[in-house]
Amino acid sequence: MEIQLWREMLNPYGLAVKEVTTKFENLMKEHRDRGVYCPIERVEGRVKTVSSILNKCQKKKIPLQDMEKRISDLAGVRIICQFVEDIDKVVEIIKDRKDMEVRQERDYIRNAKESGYRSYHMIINYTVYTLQGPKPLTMEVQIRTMAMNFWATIEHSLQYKYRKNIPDDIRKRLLNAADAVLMLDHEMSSVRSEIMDVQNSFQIQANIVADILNNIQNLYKVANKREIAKIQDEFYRVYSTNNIDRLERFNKQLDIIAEGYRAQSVPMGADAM
Ligand code: 0O2
Repeated sequence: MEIQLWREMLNPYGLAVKEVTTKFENLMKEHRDRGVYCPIERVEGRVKTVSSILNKCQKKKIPLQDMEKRISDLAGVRIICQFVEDIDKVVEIIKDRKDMEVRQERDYIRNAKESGYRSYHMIINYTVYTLQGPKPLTMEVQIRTMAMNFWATIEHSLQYKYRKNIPDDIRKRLLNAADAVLMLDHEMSSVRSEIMDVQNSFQIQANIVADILNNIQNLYKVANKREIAKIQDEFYRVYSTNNIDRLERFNKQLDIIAEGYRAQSVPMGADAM
């Protein structure tokens, strides 16, 4: 196949990776904005490289003209979670979506591969829109914890280095490391609720502080300097108490002050309109 044709063929897959990655990133942002825990820690995406496609076609005896039909991970998105429990939540989120149709699921978490590999795989149908119109395609979504991802990344590099023939002693070490990853995920799960509480309150505090700064910035336009200076001093004082409730109360007071200025600036007779 000509290089130009490869590019054309892979373009919609690149678009799919961008779109799906953006959708999950937006989901993360929505969670952050609301100050609620997000089961997704990070999203990555890639289009399979031409050499990796050629390798797979060779290995599985797939004629090049059939690759789009028979290789389901030309487009791939990887979702990294903090905790094993988050993986099931992400699976549910994907199943509930109307823009992604689940075609196949492989649970390499409950049924780890012989290599020690653990991850949850979903093949989804997804449609992108190009100049040529709608293009339905398949993509692979891999969902795993940060610890599973660490292991898989190292093992993948070793597979590449040894051209898939990893020496026995290294293979054994990798299996030991896979056991350690399993234990690490298990241990982390046991402190999950405490970690989540801390992260949530940290996010809530960050959102309130951002709101307060926004309010103070707006007051700069209408209030006098002495009042602004007093408000700022009060903000630093409340912030140093490290108390979210007090920060929230202070923010509400700022809302009332801002509302007062807004009322003053309404032109006479405006309420008659
Ligand atoms: P790359 O370089 O990541 O693209 P199938 O035809 O569906 O039965 P396939 O496509 O191998 O066979 O499906 P499977 O087993 O679900 O694996 C798909 C992808 O999962 C692989 O893509 C890897 O990314 C990852 N994976 C599967 N097994 C392992 C493993 O033992 N170690 C690591 N590190 N990753 C694994 P590719 O095409 O192999 O490679």
